Amino acid sequence: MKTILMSAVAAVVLTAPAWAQADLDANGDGMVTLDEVQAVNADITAEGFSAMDTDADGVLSPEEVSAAQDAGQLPAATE
Ligand SMILES: [Ca+2]
Ligand SMILES: [Ca+2]
Repeated sequence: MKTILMSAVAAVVLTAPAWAQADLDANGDGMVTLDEVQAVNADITAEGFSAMDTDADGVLSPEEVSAAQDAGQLPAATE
C-alpha cells in the first residue's frame, strides 16, 4: 500500500512539475474542471472559469491553473 502510494506521488511529480494544484484537482486526473474549482471557491462562476480556460477546452491545464493563480483568479497553492 505504501509503495503504491509513493509510486503514485512520484508519477504526479514527474508528469506535473511546478504546479501544486492538488487542492483543486479533486479526482487527480491532472485537469481541473469547473466543479473542482467551485468546490474550492464557490464564488468562481462559469464566466470566470472560461476566462481562465484560455484554450477553451473546458478544463484547466496545469499551465492555465498557474496563470490563474498568478493573476489572482484562483487561490494559490497552500503547500
Ligand atoms: Ca480533475
Ligand atoms: Ca483549458
